[in-house]
Amino acid sequence: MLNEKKVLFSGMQATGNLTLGNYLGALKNWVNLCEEYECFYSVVDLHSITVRQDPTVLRQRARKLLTIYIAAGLDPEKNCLYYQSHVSGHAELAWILNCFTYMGELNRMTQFKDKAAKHADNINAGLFTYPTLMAADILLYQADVVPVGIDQMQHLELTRDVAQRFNAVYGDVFTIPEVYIGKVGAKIMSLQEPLKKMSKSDENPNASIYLMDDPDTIMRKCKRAVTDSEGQILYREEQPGIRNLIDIYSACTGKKPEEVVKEFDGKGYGDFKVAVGEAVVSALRPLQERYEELSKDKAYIDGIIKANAEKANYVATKTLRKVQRKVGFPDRVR
Ligand code: ATP
Ligand code: LTN
Repeated sequence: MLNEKKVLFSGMQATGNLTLGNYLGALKNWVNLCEEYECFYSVVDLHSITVRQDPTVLRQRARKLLTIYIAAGLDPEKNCLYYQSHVSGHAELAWILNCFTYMGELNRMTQFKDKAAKHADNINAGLFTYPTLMAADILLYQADVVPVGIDQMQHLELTRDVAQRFNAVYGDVFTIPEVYIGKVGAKIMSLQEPLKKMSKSDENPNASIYLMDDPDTIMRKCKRAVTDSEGQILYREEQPGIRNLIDIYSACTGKKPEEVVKEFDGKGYGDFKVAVGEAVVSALRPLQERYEELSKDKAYIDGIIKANAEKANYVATKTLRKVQRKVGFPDRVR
């Protein structure tokens, strides 16, 4: 494939319902990147089974996530949107990379420690080697940049270390990826505990706005958002609840936090919360409408799944064959 553009790779797990945080922090920022990069966005279902999943629910969620990618504005003609499980190269490269990753490195991963503590009854080897699968995702496509949240930095550092280690032995096989942190909405906080990030696995449904929440629910959650007793709408650390609402309003309307502070000078929290609710409803409406339409069009989505899996497979296989040759596996007889 002749292409001058740099390559970008990212992915999301199909676990839980996507939140406004996932949208403002990741998806929304991905939409325009295809002008500058050759983009691959995977629904990383292999990663999902590192914690126990109900098969029917996982399948539904994976399809929903892929549809949300499109509904959020990722054009499937310009971005490769596919299921990780449809490209066997991910698992094959992950195995090879496992043999170039040290136990000590994996032991240091904070996500592993957190998830192991959360799922103490199922600390499986997949959970431990999760980062080498993530490294395989990225390196298979020779990605130059990887847009992720700050929480994934440690995995990206490991990816770079493993790639450099491999290259040091076999020559320039892998592109060394750079992390790419989005400009706005980088960290949307919980509406109930504004010092914690908004997360799809939060047990309190009022803490997160889900992408498919209806307008009344969104408004109710915004009105109930935890604030403070200062009574002034200012963008400062001492008022994390208000600061988060300013961030949300600002990410949804495109206005800068300073402009938002000016706009609501002298107004009460009640009025501001209603305005935030309205801004979120308007920001999500096009996505929700598009999602409704798309989810009815089975043939269209199926077509995208098939075509994009083929494209991803083509690119992935190229890297995989090269790696297999380098490590000394016998050539295939044609
Ligand atoms: P979980 O709660 O299951 O750990 P999550 O909501 O944190 O999930 P991930 O699947 O880990 O979501 O992340 C998907 C993408 O969304 C990542 O790039 C991540 O950095 C981004 N993201 C997640 N939560 C937020 C948030 N509150 N603000 C901004 N970006 C976020
Ligand atoms: N671990 C990431 C999801 C993920 C990913 C990737 C992100 C899996 N493979 C490759 C970027 C590139 C997460 O939990 N958000």
